[in-house]
Amino acid sequence: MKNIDSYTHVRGESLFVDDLMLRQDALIGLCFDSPKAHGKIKSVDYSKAEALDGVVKIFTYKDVLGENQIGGIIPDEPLWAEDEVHFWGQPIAFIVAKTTAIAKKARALITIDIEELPVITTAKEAKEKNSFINAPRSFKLGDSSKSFSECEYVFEGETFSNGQEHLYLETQGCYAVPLENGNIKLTSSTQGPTQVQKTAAKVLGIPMHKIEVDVIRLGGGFGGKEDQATPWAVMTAVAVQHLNRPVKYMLNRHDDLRMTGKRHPYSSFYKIGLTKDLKIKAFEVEFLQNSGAAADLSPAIAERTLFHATNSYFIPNVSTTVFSCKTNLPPNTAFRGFGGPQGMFVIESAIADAADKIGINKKQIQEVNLLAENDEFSYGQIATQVEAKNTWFTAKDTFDLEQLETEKTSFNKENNRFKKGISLMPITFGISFTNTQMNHARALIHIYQDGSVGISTGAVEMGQSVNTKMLQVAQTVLGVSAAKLKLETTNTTRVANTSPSAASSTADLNGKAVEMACNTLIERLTEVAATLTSSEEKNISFQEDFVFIDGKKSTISWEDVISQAMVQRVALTENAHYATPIIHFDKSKEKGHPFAYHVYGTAITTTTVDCLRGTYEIDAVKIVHDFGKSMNLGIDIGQVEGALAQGIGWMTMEEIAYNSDGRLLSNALSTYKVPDIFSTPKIVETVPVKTAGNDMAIQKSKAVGEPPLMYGIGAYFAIQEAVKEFNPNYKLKFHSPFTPEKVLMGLYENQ
Ligand code: LUZ
Ligand code: MOS
Repeated sequence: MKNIDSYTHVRGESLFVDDLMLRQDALIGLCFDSPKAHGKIKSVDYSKAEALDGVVKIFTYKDVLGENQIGGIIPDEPLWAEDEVHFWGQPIAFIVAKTTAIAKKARALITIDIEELPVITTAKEAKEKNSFINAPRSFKLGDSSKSFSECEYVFEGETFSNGQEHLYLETQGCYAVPLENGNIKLTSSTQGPTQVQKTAAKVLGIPMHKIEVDVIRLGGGFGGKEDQATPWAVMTAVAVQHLNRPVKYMLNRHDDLRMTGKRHPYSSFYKIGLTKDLKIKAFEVEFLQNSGAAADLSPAIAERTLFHATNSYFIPNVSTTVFSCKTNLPPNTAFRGFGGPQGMFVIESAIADAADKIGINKKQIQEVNLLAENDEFSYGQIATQVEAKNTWFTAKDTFDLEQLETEKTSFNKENNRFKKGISLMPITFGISFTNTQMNHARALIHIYQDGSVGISTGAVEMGQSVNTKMLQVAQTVLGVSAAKLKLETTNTTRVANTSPSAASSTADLNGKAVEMACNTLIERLTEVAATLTSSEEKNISFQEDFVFIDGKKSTISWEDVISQAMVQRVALTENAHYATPIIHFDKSKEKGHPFAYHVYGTAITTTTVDCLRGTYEIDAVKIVHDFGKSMNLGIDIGQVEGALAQGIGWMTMEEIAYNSDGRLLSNALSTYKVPDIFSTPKIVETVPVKTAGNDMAIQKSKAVGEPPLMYGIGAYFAIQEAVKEFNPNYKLKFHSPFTPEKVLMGLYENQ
């Protein structure tokens, strides 16, 4: 089945927030944000802006009737700044005007006097100044400090991975409409409709039931709309509360780039110890997360960094610590992988460092340390149904690594200007929200009396095709054709108290709920069909829009059964609740079983570096991936390819830059380069590993959203190998992204 949105997408008919027809009395909102990264607000003069014809009202924290607070995990973030600003781009006021042009003009007329305070932009500096979001977290297994003395090799080093802009095609935005009795409907581009509803209710000082949040679909989220779609929606809600008129706010690209947080940059310090036979015996890391000016999701992201600090390897003695460092950047936030990629870059760097210093190929260390059945992760979970070695060796065989390496060697011998490099990148990614209580979802299914079906879940469609998967689940259980099934918008009045669509878990959690609801409906309809066909319930099944008896198609159709169910007054609506079983985690011990299962895979990346210009091409990425038993390979391979391109972008070219004043320099697409069709790999091959699948995954089809992003880390090390081939004096550095500029420097350093 193709993505069910394909038809309307291709015809440009799919609706997004910005496509909604506005009510005749609708107004437009626009943020006035801080022009300094840190300081005391001495005064703001709104008088000229307010006097402008067409400006209706300018809102500030003084207009908040509830709490001026939007922090999710920690209440440390005001909706609008009060007397201090903590990052460049922090919202201070909200202009509501008749048109965007008037609002922009008004914004330019606002003057502000800020007494500047010292600005921190890096995690290292924050740590030196004891500027933290919360207390550090540590995971421990075995005894690392003692084990180093028993190692043949011990190496220490430092790594840095930069942030990443989400660059969803659809920018942040919301359209808020007043209903009767002070009720408000928000059509928001959010991954977390409940988060928007809850926060709006809190800021407005009204009960949650007065706020309805509706999500049609998103033009991309990537984590950037897990928490950070909320402020804009709440601002429009505040305006509606005061004005009783609809208000729309879509951020333009510049405002979105400047005001929203990104993937967290990390500075990390590692120590790795290996035995003579290259077993990693001990590993220690200190992670410094650049959290930005408020907590947002940083504590949860820091936690996931620890969960993935050993990637696909078994290491018996581990000690990892993460500090969430408070800086004067926009609060950094969820981004596909959620701290996992940052953790995995460090262990891969440590292995590359060790291999280089021992004088062997990186893959020799990787291969002998791969995770095996019943190995223990540093957080206490025991690895089962492990595919780490399976994907690794299948990749080596399927893609004939030996041949690839022979070709590389002879190419590098024959060429001076161009050099090739190869890397292997295994991944292991835990599936579930690490916060156990978030792992639940609901589905509400209506079978209408004509036999057509409406499906509501908490899942937000953001291009990942979750709605197509929901439809497939319903189709399988109900035995009806796709044309009878409709996916409704995600709406808090139909499915309440949802977790955000995140953590790669949306299809699993909501799909299980759909499956449960449909199963209950089928139980009821089986009774009805039994009376209609005078046969026993156990012989009845629903397939191809008909009742089947003993596996044979009867003359009784799905519609016949539904009509009869109406006559018998049988309920044709069902709501189901799914909560992931088994999982638990004890934060006081930092041990437990937080993940329903893990996703595995291995990528082989080959690259060619132009040693005159420092540019490079990714020749091919060949992947063996653990899909479980994919329920839709077209969609799943699409996720692998998209995530891979995004991961390569993060590792090689996307360079976020702030100046020392905390101002974003890479504030446009002319200064922030994302992968285009020319910079994606020439060849991407994705082969599913043969596996029994896992019952905790929906229809045994494993979560696929985030794990493949980390294949992109392979590109860093493939490029690094090529640089070293050209310049044996090159000293390995672990400072991503590996931009052509850095490659060029590396090619000619120490010569
Ligand atoms: N969001 C979240 C996530 O709130 N918790 C998680 O564990 C998570 N993991 C990945 C992506 N988003
Ligand atoms: Mo996410 S990083 O799963 O919103």
